[in-house]
Amino acid sequence: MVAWATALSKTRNLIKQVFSPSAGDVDELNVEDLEEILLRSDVPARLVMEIVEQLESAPRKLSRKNLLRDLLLKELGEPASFTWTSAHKPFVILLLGVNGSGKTTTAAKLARLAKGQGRKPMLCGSDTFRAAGSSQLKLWSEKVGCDFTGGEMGADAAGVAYNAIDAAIAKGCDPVIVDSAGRMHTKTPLMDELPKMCRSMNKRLAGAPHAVWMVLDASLGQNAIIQAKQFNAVVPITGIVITKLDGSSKAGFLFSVRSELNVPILFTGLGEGEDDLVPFNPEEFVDALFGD
Ligand SMILES: Nc1nc2c(ncn2[C@@H]2O[C@H](COP(=O)(O)OP(=O)(O)OP(=O)(O)O)[C@@H](O)[C@H]2O)c(=O)[nH]1
Ligand SMILES: [Mg+2]
Repeated sequence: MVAWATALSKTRNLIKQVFSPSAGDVDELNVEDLEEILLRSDVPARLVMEIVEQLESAPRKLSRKNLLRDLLLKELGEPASFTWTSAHKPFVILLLGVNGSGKTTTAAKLARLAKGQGRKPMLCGSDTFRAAGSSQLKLWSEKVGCDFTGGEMGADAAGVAYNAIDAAIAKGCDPVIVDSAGRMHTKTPLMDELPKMCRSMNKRLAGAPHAVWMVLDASLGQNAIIQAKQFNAVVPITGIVITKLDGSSKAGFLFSVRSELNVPILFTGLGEGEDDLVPFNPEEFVDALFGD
């Protein structure tokens, strides 16, 4: 598994440049440089302004690095931990997002996590848009060693999701992790398929999907927030998974999630392997930005 520190090395190396080894003295911190780096990392402009103001007005004896750390942590809010619940049998999670954001890989990683917790996950390949959409997840299910329900290309995605819940109930699987086709947030007919999928799942199991998680590619920076808002208007999102944090130099947009979307960041992808999904930890995230 890739550690946070390695994963965030791109942004960290930038931030390091502005803090001298004896970080803490205002004279040794070039606030203008810091401002530029934070903005370049897609930290929201409003927060950058607030940070600059606070750093410039704080008493000299205070460590600038600690102050910055505190301000960033405050912006992320309380960590939202996710635990697999037995309140629903099965617990159904719908994953959605734009093309290539990492949905299929995340579905597999989540199944792996659930299995590690002694559960019997069912992966559902509802991506019937592409020829390889469903079969890609089937391969993952074999690797993870879990049940799978899929559909042929062109099949009704809502029907596939319905069948997966049906099969999960019959086989005693829990959770059901539903992968969906990638879609651009601006394409209306494709977006309309999402509420249809939800209605279909709810028909088979009242209350399903119990969780709707948007998968956001960290390398997109602030654009990911725009996408999430549009998806949220179509199907209310209950959680966020950030993928590809390992390669991103725009991780600063994570500081926009709470204020702009008011949805918790639950997991982050720190690599391509099946074990590279970890619960989002605000402290580890912020420390990885400043670590030595
Ligand atoms: N480095 C890195 N790569 C990732 C991560 N998550 C996914 N990927 C890679 O991103 C690429 C796309 O991943 P998929 O899971 O196929 O994305 P998708 O959202 O299902 O794509 P579509 O179904 O085409 O919309 C693959 O090459 C993955 O290996 C991550 O956390 N880190
Ligand atoms: Mg996919």
